[in-house]
Amino acid sequence: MKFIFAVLLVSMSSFSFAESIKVTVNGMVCSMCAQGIEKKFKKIDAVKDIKVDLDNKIVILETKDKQDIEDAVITKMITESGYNVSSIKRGANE
Ligand SMILES: [Cu+2]
Repeated sequence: MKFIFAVLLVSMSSFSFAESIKVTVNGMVCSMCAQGIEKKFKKIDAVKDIKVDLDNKIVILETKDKQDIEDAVITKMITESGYNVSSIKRGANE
């Protein structure tokens, strides 16, 4: 019984490797901006999902298990698209 519990704990903890990255972006004003950014990031292998919150000017990137995107890469991609990154916040997915 103890053994089963330990196995459960280990398998559960492995889920938390996926990460949620909140990027605050200046300059996004309409859905075309959002679509452009979505397209660009979906090409990255480590990206599992992307959501753009236009009202709050936030791009939420979800990475695949055990994969990460460096801040520098995110900043470069946003800047290349013609926008500015004002902050990048990271947190594990629940
Ligand atoms: Cu736009």
